[in-house]
Amino acid sequence: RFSRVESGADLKDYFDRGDIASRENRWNFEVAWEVANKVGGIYTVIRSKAYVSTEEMGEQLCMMGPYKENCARTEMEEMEFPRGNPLLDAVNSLRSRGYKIHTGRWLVDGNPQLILFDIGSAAWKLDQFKSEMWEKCHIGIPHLDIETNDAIILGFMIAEFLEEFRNFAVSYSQNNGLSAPRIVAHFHEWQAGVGLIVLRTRQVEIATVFTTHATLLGRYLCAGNTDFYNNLDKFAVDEEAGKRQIYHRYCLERGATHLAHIFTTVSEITGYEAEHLLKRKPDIITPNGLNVKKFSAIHEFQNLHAVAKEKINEFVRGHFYGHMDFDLDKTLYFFIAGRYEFGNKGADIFIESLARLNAMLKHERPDTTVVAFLIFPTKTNNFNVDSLRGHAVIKQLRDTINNVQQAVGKRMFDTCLKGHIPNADDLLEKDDLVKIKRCMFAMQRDSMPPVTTHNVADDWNDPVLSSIRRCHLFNSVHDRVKMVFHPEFLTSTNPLFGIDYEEFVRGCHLGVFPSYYEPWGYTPAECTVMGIPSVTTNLSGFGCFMQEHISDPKSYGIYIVDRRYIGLENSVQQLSSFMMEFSRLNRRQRIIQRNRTERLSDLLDWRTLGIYYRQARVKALQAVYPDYIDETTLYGSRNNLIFSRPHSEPPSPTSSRHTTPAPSVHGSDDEDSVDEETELKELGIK
Ligand code: U2F
Ligand code: UDP
Ligand code: G6P
Repeated sequence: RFSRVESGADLKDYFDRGDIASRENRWNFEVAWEVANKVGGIYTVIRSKAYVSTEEMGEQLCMMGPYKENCARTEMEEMEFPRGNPLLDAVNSLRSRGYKIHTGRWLVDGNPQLILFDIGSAAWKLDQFKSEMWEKCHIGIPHLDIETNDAIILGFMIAEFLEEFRNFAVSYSQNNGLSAPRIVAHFHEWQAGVGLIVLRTRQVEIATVFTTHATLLGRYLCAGNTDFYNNLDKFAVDEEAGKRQIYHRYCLERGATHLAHIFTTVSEITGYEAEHLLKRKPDIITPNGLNVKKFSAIHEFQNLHAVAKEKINEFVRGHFYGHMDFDLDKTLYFFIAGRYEFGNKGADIFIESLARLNAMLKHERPDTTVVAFLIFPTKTNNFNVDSLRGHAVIKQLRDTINNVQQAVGKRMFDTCLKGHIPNADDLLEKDDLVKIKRCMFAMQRDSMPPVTTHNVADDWNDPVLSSIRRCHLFNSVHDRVKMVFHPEFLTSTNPLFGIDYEEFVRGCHLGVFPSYYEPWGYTPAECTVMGIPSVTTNLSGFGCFMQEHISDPKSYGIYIVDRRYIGLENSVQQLSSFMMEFSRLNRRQRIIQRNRTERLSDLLDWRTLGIYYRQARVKALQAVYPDYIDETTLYGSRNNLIFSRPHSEPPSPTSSRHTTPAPSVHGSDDEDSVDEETELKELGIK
């Protein structure tokens, strides 16, 4: 078995869905508020990781969280554990205390086992739980903080479950002549951290891991325009938490951090933050991965780009009706998307840099247009009428032209049948022209195309709209950068812009995520696995990770803006020059760059990154069961994955060699100017 592994067999061949774990009588519980409950980024972490986790742990793994009916109803297949399984005994024991518990499987890749706790069913014990928390830890939870009260209830339910499970597993093992069970429970974020605190203060013999995906104080401090990173070592943490009325939450977060056998963060940068704000350096960094699905043909994702781009083109035609004075074939789609934290996500410097890009393009490449999409959900009063009208008008034009086209075709056919060559002047009848003219008149508009698709509720104070106004990016005919603020997440059922977020990303050319506060940042990672280049920063977990593992990130379509060591003005300049550099690439160079970007997927795959989670579990197990030897270390470590400069030389119409796909010299889009051999090699054909 081991020799197979050493010779580089796949993880799947090695683990055989929980085979080793079951032989070792080793169990793993993963606990988070967002298990089968979509709230934010942690949901993506747990869900995308489920496949590799079950590959390793099989039925020895269980994910646990709150029962949230809305999500669970569509994502969970309810079923009971089989008899003779300590999981079932523990569940039944808790049910006999009056707790409602749902068990089954999560309907995602890997199908992990789920245990979801109905918080309401244990609410009557809240006071008892809170007084235990006070007696043991001196953490007092205010009556009105419902979110924390819920976290307390869930934490105690989970700790009681694990305590019971351990007891049953021990006797089950004794009765069946198995070695003693080794249990590790992995808790994510402060809400789940309560369970960890209870386990440890009740001294239950279970190994614990705690992972933070951000720190409470970090998020609050950054949102308040603080010079965060230069003052990290100076904040009076208790006072700052107190001022923001989150002292009790902070105590829970800090308590879980210190009580955990192993503490991890999702990136180095969050580790640094935790060291100062939570006062513990992480033992291991556990970077976030994705469940990468590779296409068998390399061209597949390129084709998807072209198809998705056509859908975006269609939207743009409607949005900019009457002002379609730019060539869609020479238009680039840039976008930013995520939670609406204006400064943290770097929307401020994005808009500022777009204004500069606008000036540069006008001067240097007046035939190129950039449409910048900003996708941030905020409060709106429905779509704006002008946007809806545009799409209706374009649809009418398309329908009319289609009808005329059919009529013209029929006339041509009839003329030919009669043995005559059709005369161009006879083909269009007056009536056709009237219909076309009517559509054309409907397309006239006095106003410029709107900068937003919806009526934003607090239009005047909205940070994106205010910045757009300040930078005068009003979508005028002369602007080379056009703005579209879409204040809602994208869905295929949206009547205005019916496209899924994933498809939208595929159709774009560049994702721009110049974040200031970003523990990891899934958005650029998602771009990467879809082969779409992106901009990130050296203050984002993802950006730092890529910098560490790729010797020349830019040549792979990962542009990293420095927001750490240079001033704001310089960061803005750097971002605008990156965007300008990208705008100079011709089509072939963009295709080649997308191929390179996509090649990085392996680096972000949980099959690669899952190893850090395994390491965290092993270390925690060894802290509680010192005799534990990890068989999987024989599998070898993949920590040192480094991407060197791309093999093939970058394509260039000149003999000059740049480190990034070279810009075309005079803005030429001449596709034939690219070295054919390099191109074929890049496309995987040679
Ligand atoms: C950290 O992210 P968080 O989970 O703390 O961020 P949240 O504010 O909780 O959630 C953002 C998510 O919410 C979703 C959206 C995001 O995944 O898909 N969402 C939505 O679906 N609909 C809405 O109307 C609004 C939001 C951290 F900050 C990140 O850097 C890390 O990448 C992440 C994972 O480690 O943890
Ligand atoms: N996202 C989405 N729909 C959209 C825009 C974004 O589902 O229209 C998702 C995107 O796929 C990503 C998440 O939002 O998974 C943002 O996560 P990220 O880690 O970048 O930041 P977070 O919001 O978690 O801090
Ligand atoms: C993909 C398709 C090509 C298309 C290109 C457009 O690569 O396979 O057929 O020409 O996309 O690329 P662009 O960067 O101009 O959107």
